Amino acid sequence: MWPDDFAERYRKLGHWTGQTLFDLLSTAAERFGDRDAVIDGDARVSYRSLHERASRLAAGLHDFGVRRGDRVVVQLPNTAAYFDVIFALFRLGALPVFALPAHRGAEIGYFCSHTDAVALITTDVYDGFDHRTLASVAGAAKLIVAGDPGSHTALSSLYTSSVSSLPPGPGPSDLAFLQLSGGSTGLPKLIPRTHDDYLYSVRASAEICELTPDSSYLVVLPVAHNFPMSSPGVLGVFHAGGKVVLSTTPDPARVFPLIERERVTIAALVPPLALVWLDAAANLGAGLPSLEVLQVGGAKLLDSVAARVEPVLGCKLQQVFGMAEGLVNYTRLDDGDDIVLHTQGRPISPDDEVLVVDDEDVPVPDGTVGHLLTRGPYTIRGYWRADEHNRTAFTDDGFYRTGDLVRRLDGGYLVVEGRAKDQINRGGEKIAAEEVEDHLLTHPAVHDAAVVSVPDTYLGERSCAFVVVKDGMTAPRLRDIREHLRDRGLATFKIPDRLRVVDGFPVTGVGKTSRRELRALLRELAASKGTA
Ligand code: J2J
Repeated sequence: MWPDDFAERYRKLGHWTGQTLFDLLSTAAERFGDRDAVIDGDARVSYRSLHERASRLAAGLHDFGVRRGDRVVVQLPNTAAYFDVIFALFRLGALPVFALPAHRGAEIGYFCSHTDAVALITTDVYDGFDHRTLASVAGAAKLIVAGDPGSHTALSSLYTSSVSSLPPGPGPSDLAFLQLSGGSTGLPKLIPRTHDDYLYSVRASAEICELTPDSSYLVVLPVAHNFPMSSPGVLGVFHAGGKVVLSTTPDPARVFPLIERERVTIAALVPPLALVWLDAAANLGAGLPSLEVLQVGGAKLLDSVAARVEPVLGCKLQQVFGMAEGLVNYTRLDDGDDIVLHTQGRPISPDDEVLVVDDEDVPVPDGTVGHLLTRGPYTIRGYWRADEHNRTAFTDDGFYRTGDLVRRLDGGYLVVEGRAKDQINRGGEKIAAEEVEDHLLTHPAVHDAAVVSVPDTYLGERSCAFVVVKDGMTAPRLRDIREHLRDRGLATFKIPDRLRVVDGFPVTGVGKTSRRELRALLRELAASKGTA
């Protein structure tokens, strides 16, 4: 949490306004009543209706036993029910823990136990996976299912017929939810965001992205991810009174007609999807006439791809460099090509403090690559219940060590140059090396393991597992390793794309496995064989 003097300053500056995320919806329902808030297939939900549904669900969840301060793991695909659920929880002051649809037993089980969740709200079958089977890892958390509930509680049964009296909701400085960190350690870290701090980033983002009631925002990324949630995301759209158009697929064959039908004006993508859209539009020989802004973020966008956006799609490009821990940078809509094509933007707020430092935490001159540290009105001061990790992830004076290597240019624009954290950024999906290594070590033939990134033309990076085999054991094949990790319930995107069996690992000066040297080894192998 922020020290009192900082909190007071952020209030005085008008950044923290004393509203909650449920207030955002209440205000929008008053102002925009019957206008469309959410489009999900053929279903259209108005602001008034969304407010009413969320209120009835809040009452039902309260009757079910969910209380202010309780944690509820939410794992839902891009469907309208997601909004009923999160606003109901915001109304109660219960904290959603935002899981992704791709998470499996290993992650969901951990989220439930680590947060002592009272409930897990998930779907029935999605993308070929029966989410009701997660009941076996949910521990004390009761399963609530959007769709066919099987032997569990149906979400649809929890909407009361009228809104009974509900207890008072949370305060603006209370925690609103727990978001997931991309992470670099063995167990995922949870990010505690307050109503006040998050709403500031949402309102300011809506303004930067020039959202209006005529904005039509397409969600193809998982809606619970921080980018489509708040940069400016669905919450920014609700603040502005626009409409949110949901899609469960990013496939151009399905999405381009949807963009046309709903006159979509703004969409958010990760770089690999931007590439897919560009190729599809180029093949069709047609842009997307209603689209005004394409936001791309989550991983580094190649300059060559950035340069194709406006000519091929006929819209502006906006680069977004953000993190669920807080700090978000945008190129502005009136920036010139030199900025938009070659930088990852500048911070939202004049009160975002950005430091670019060397390995000894000494600031480097502008234009020089260094570690990005940041502190500000919407950047957390610590992970949730992770005191030990917080001692290294934050400086003594509260700056978050992002693990990103950047160069700062005139005007505060940042260029992302690399990463100092043990993470793989697989097309925007973050993989913590140590988390996967810990799972690899449970394989009977694996003595030691290290996971690193390998360059990939489509995803930017893929993951490669180096393993040392136990004496006398047969070396596992990639297929065995993948099956082992899948059986352990690890999300598919974290399962290594490649495997290298080695005799031992290069070590750093302090005796730690040198992932940097392993990456160099892969580059050498790729150069000598023409492939990694
Ligand atoms: C290079 N690396 C980037 C970019 C994020 C908006 C947009 C993205 C996220 C996000 C987000 C990058 N170029 N344009 O939360 O609100 C890498 C950095 C960063 C990490 C954060 C938002 N945009 N990254 O991606 O919490 O390494 O948030 O520290 O998932 O993604 O990941 P995450």
